[in-house]
Amino acid sequence: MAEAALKAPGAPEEAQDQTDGFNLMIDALKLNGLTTIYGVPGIPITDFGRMAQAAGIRVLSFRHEQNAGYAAAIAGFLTKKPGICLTVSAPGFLNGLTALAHATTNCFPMILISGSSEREIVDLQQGDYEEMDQLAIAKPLCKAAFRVLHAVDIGIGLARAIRAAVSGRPGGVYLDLPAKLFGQVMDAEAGKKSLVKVIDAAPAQIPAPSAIKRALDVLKSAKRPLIILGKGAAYAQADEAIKAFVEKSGVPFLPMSMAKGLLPDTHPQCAGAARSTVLKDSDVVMLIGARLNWLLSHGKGKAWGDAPKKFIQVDIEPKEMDSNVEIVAPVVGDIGSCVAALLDGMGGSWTKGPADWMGAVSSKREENVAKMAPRLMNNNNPMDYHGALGVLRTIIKERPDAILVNEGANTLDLTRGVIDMYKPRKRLDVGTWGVMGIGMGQCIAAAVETGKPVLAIEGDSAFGFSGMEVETICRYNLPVCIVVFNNDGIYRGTDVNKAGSDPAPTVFVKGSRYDRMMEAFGGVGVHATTPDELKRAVNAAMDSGKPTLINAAIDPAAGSESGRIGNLNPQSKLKKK
Ligand code: ADP
Ligand code: TPW
Ligand code: MG
Repeated sequence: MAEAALKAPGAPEEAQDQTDGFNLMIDALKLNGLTTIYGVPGIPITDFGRMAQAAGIRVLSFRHEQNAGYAAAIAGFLTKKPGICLTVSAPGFLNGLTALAHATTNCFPMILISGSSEREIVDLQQGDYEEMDQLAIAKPLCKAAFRVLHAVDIGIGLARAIRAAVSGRPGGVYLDLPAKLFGQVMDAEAGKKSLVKVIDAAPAQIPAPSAIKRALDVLKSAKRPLIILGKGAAYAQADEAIKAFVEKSGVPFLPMSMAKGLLPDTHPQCAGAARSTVLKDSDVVMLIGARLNWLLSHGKGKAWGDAPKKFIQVDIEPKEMDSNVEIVAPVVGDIGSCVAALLDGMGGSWTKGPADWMGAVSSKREENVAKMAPRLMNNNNPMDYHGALGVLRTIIKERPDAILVNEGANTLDLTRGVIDMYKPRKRLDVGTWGVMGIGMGQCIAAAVETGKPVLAIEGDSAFGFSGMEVETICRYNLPVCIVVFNNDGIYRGTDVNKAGSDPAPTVFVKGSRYDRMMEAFGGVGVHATTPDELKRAVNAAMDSGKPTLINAAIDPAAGSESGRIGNLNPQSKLKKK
């Protein structure tokens, strides 16, 4: 498609039979089906963005690279193709780097492409414009990092980046493109030949039959089995096979945050509302695309109870096995292949997991659901989290195709617990690091990649990390409804500084009106003080598809320090001693 693209600035007029770095990069992306770029323009990539747009690539221009990076990372999770983030050198690159590290940590495929300064000057440290040895800095924070110095290597460079991002355990890849590369000219025919279409970028990894047999033997021996589904299982897009396996097994399943909806949270086998019971009382635990990291208390300690446990783990990354506790049945392979092999191995006569155990889990779950129900129906003014979430929960139930983006502390933990998800990959959140700031980037990518409406439930602090992107949402007119749970601060809005006149570190301006930020850019802003008002405003936004921000006033005293993870504060450990 080099012919269709704009000519590089300064390219000679007669260059019909010539191509250049700009066009080769665009052609290489398109050849590999990478047709969306999230980024921020500037030297040396301004023209690249323009030319990519002219060549039919969707270029989404953000207000800060970190948000573009979070968009690219979640695009990777949603599509199984590397999300592309494009930035300028040094400061732009560094702004994008947090998101690249986040993608790697969460096993999302992403490629951060940054322009860089003159190699010779950078290497001699002579002080170039935005000078920085970006490749060296990126390396420890991503899965792989490459630099392309010659136009003829653009094709192979991008091919390497794509493979590194999506094969095996997915992750972030850095691709360094020095300014000079874009203007390099070469013969168009030779350029075309130099491009590489990556074939089978994430090859199936078939598990060994002996590993499948071992895993099924352990599962069969269980009295109180449990399946834990993680976001790797959601990523794998093996939804039907996973559902069939879980149902055939008759084993209760616990979805990790971003695996909610892989099977509906209302499924009779879902143990989401009986989490502490199943962790404590289970005797065999099968992990599918979930790591035994801090989010699962490393597979040991109080949360897991005293009874001995056997772990089965299904994961594409062999080194994940035994990372925290002994894995008695490791199953290494891609989840699609592994779950298909497990199903196959179960044959026609598999006896479902013990019914008394499933029954005990169900009654615990019903008990917990019943306990929560009245709290979700309150119409208090000022609202508390439960009153507000009660109405949002119904809205998601009525609109199961909508994508839910969620960040904050109390806002995160309570939303995760209260709002049932019904379909795979509909819940996007802070991920493995619990990072604040993913919100608006995820909203934008979710709307762009899926075409579905997006509902974001944001703590007021969390929202502030990426809030300026409401302009981006308005500019591209995306169907995004943001609800800011405004409790005047981080965790609570009630802290007082007793030592002076400065406000306490965790509180914000009281009674802020985040809705007016959306109005500033032509979107709809609503101030909601009751669950009824909130419900009306969200339904209107979801019906109209207009960019909307609802400032939901939450009682500043309603939240608790750090939400559900207050125990991780060093202070709380001191107090216990
Ligand atoms: P959660 O936070 O939901 O518990 P994690 O991010 O900790 O999930 O774990 C996801 C796991 O899934 C990682 O160990 C990763 O290697 C694995 N994974 C990702 N994609 C696949 C896949 N296609 N097949 C198998 N395992 C995968
Ligand atoms: C990049 C630390 C965890 S949660 C949070 C912060 C600052 C905000 C909580 O307040 P919010 O929610 O959003 O108003 P609520 O309902 O409890 O009041 N910097 C980064 N990531 C993290 N996790 C932090 C700081 C943090
Ligand atoms: Mg708050």
